[in-house]
Amino acid sequence: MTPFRSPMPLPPSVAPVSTTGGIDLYRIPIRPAKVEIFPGTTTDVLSFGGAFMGPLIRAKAGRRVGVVFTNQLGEAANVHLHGGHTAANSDGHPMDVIEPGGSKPYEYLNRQRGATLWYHAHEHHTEAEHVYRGMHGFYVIDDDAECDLRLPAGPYDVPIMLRDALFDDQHQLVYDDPGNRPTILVNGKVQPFFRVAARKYRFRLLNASTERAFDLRLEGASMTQIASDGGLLPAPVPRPQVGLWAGERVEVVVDFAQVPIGGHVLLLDGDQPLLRFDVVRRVPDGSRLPDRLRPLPPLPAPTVFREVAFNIDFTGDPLPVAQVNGQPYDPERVDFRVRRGTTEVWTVRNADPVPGPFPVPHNFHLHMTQFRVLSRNGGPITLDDAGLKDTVALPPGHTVQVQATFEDFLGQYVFHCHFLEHSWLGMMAQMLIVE
Ligand SMILES: [Cu+2]
Repeated sequence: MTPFRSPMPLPPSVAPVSTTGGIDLYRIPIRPAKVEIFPGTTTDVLSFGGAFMGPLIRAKAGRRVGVVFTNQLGEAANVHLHGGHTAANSDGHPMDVIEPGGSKPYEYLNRQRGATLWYHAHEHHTEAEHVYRGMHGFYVIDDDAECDLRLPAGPYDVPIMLRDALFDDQHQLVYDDPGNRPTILVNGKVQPFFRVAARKYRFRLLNASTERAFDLRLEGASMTQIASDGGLLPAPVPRPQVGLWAGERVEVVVDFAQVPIGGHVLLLDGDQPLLRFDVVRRVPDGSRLPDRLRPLPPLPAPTVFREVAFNIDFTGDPLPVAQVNGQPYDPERVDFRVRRGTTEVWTVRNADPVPGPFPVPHNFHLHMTQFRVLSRNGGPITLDDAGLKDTVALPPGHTVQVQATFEDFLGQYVFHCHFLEHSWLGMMAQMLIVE
């Protein structure tokens, strides 16, 4: 394919069907669809609402959102709002599924800071294939404190979903070896272009791959990070390079003001160009990139300490068994009992042996609350670990310490490796939050 021939689409928008009673209500079918990924042909996908990227839901901090998802797939499905501080019955627990033909209302309270979240399939054993086939969409929480900063907004605030894929000769998605997905899709297109004005933009980057990690950089302009998974950083951070692992989000401001009209800026993964920004016009720029953004919440003193180890037992038959603390996921088992309101430190370890035979990268995703990464391998954290996080990288041999406070909700939540082929093989466990 000739690069930079297709425009990068934006996620489809969706209007609430009702805004009364203090809640914005949406209805989104989960259904098979045919979408145009390659010009002039269609690809079969599983979709939220009929497009390859689900509709962009824009919520406001403190105001409730309800989404009624109707399952028109012919097999069980469900939805998890990744990064959401959500009551257990709306969290999309892997065993809490919507049967074919059924529907389920999910309630999102948005009692959290402005952040870039995403929603995706999470029913146990099919989550990886369903996400791969298109069950992924953006969910952005805006908040007033953030609006006052006058960061780039409106058409200059752009969500960008990155993910990998393997296509056959008929341009159909092949669900097979996660290590063999050579095509990168940017908002559902291969190497698209995006026309920009010579001014500042806010880009909300999401890695919606089931396993792949991106090593992102720009050629022709520079990136300044302003937010991670859970919202704004205390201050902007120049980032020549950003590691973005499966499930993570990073927000950057890019200023195209120094690029001549007609000039280009490339977004690359390593040396592979993913997206070309074409600077096409001058416009006044009333936005700002302030020196200070928003302080992180204070870290209370932790009172409970736990260990979490991820590994894969390759002697499993017929499939390897992926484990947390030596056991594959069992929905009947409560792994951790957490008292509501407690602040805990979890030491999370990639326990696959290094060196080999099979050193495997993992990452750690916690439902229900954002956490802070305190240390990596006993030392300081990296720039990729900074801020409020819900997903953190665990390369072979790595250990991170994370701290979280479990407020507001009771009930059962999972934590797992967000390499979704690992979670479906059992690299998932659950906590029960009790009074
Ligand atoms: Cu893993």
